[in-house]
Amino acid sequence: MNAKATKTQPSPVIDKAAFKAAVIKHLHCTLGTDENKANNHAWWKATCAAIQEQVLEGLRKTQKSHYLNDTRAVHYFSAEFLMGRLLSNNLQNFGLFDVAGGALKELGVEISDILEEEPDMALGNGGLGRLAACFIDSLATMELPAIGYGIHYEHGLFRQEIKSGAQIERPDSWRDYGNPWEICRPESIQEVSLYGYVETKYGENGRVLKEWHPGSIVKGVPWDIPVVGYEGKTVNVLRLWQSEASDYFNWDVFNAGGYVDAQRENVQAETISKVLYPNDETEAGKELRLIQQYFFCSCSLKDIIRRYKRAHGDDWSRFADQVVIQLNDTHPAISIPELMRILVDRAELGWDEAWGICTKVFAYTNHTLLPEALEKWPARMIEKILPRHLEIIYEINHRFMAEVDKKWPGDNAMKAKLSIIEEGNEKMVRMGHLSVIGSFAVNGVAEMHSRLVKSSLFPEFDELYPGKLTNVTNGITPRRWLKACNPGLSKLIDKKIGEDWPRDLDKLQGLAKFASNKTFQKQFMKVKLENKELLAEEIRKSLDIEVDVNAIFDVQIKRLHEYKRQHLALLNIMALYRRILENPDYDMHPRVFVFGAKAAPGYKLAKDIIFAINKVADKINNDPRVNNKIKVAFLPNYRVSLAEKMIPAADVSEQISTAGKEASGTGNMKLALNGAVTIGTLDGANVEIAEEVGDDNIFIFGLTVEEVNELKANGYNPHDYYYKDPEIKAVLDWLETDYFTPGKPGALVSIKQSLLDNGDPYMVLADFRAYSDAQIAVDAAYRDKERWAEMAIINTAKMGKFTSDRSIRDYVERVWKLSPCKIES
Ligand code: GP0
Repeated sequence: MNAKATKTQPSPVIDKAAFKAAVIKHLHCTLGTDENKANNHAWWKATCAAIQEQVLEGLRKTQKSHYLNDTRAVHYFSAEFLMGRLLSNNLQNFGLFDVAGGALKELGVEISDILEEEPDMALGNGGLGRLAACFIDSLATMELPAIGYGIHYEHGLFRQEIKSGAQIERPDSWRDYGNPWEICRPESIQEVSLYGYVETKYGENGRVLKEWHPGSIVKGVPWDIPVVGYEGKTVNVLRLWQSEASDYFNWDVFNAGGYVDAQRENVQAETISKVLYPNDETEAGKELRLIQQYFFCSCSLKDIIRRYKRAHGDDWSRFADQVVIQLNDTHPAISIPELMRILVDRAELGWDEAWGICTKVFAYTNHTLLPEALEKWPARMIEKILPRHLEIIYEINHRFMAEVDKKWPGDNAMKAKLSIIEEGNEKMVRMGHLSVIGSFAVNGVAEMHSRLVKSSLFPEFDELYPGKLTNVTNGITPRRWLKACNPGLSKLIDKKIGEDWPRDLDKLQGLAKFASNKTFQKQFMKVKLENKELLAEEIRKSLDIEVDVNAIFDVQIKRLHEYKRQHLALLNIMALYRRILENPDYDMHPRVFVFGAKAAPGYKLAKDIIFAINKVADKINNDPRVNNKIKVAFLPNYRVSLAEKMIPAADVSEQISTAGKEASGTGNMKLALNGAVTIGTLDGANVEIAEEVGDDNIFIFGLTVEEVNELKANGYNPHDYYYKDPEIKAVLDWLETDYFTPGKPGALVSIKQSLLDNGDPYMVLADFRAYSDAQIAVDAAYRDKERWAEMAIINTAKMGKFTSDRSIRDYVERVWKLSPCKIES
């Protein structure tokens, strides 16, 4: 029980006086201001600069150690990295958070205020991008040689405003006033070719040589963001590429007097990294998106090869020993033909040798089974932008088809099914197939998802390549998602079980034996209450809604998508409201439903659901008959830094996707880790969370995957539920009136239409009654204060499995085969 015995908190590298001096120095010498003039923004920048001194020292030592040891490294290719804010994280990881807080206090500044100055680095949409951020945190913490490669978007995910209930998108400008963390590396600029044509030549002994004459060249400028591991030993980098017009290319145009054309060329080149596509789990099919993907993959591969050649010259035989590349979904799949092109056309290796290298270098993570998210590119689009790559893809496919024929002789249906090329009106290139064929390992992101990848998405590939398809269950970094975001709970845990849980999350098990201890329950729930007070304040400031902190805080935070079923939660809220109107004594514990969600700008129904939540919220929050039993708060602009405030305050975690649709979920892990109890379906990682916490400490409801499939096969008809269940009927009909949108009947009708006329594709009505009953069970459980506290504690205690350190350990053992590298000072 004594914390001192196991103290492994990072020990501060500098003391308060030194930190204070560093902040003042940067205020004067970096920012050109002083203590009297500085506003919070300046204090924030000076504090960042002070800690960045330590960060860069760690970075230099890490790079030197990796170089001297000629380490094998993983290269995490991802179109998205949702980093959030870095100051608090970096301070925590160096063990300098309290030191900095104390130093700033002496300067008359509150650290909590200056942390709020930092814009989120929102270079991602949701789960997939945040997973990448958690993974690079774990890689650095575990002292593994790793580099993240992505795109330096000028505008990250849009800022969401809510006007009269509706979502409005505003540009995100995270670097408008400079980003204190990033370092530009002009010495590592790369050039990327686009468009043009392929010339076929014949070399010695009849060898066919292909030469790509590009129509356009753009420059990739790398910006490095240091990634600090816990305890600050390894500092890896996230290298993000920004596009610029190539000087070389513009020179001719400019000389020819085409100044205006030269400018136009500029704009086009710079467009590539201008903005993050805001679509989550839908493939965009846009030319610019493909160019973005190729741009960052090409820059990254050339960067890797430059580094490899520095150590190994032209000897390619060791390339696959030194380099492993993880493809985060198919977004970077164009890397496969790009590496083939470099090896075959430039290095002049034979095809088989090149393919042998490729298929030892790449591994691919699948994140979804949703058909609309599986990327396919029109062959003609690839041909236009990357003519040589299309040839290479055809060659890969040609050889692959021979393999298929060997396994299933003469089976043309099988060939059509597995081919990289989908024949049809328009020939399409299936990036998922290319990724499976070009990788040595393919993983899903939770047990159940990986099982479905094998059994329904890629069953034949599983037969053809036994053992290639595997599972790595997702995880989250406990440094950000408990230690930094929930200091109250962290300190309580430190006191109870010692301080080394942030790097060994299984240690949280030690809390389980206190789960029924009344004193500990009180302490645990006191922290929860304090966190709820902070969130209540946030809700008041942002929405002018008063909420009761003794109410159940019921939280649903994630992208807005039909399969995630925010509208199922909404229907239940409306049903509760109706029950209260019918019976003023309707017995329920007060509840605050808190939502956070962005909708893709082009996703009409998702935006309608946001509008409906806000309209229903308006009505309920202002109806005195509700007597404060229900409040609904939709917090605008959900993002990492807002999640950090919402998660510690949650009593209930909503994970209610249609079974089989949510690959894993990671918010489910963050909420449970912070002592929220899950209400959820048997989907994604919920299944594994239930296994860990036990059936008594989670509320599982609804159809299973098998039941969903069976119901679909037998012809699901939502009208059956509509006519059979009077509450469902009443609630859906209510949407058609102008009750929630006075003077505008029908403003919410699209939701009803999707659930009836459009066949309710995500089976909201089929699960409604089970969900509503499960919510009644949650209500009853909450009223038993001690029982609830016990459940909450067990949830925190049993989350050890879901640290991203465990995910990374799984990747290292099953896929990457990496060893840690000690950093010499
Ligand atoms: C999956 F396919 N995910 C995609 C995508 O385009 N974007 C995205 O964020 C998510 C899954 O939906 C997930 O289940 C999963 O946990 C996450 O990828 C990381 O694997 C919930 O966000």
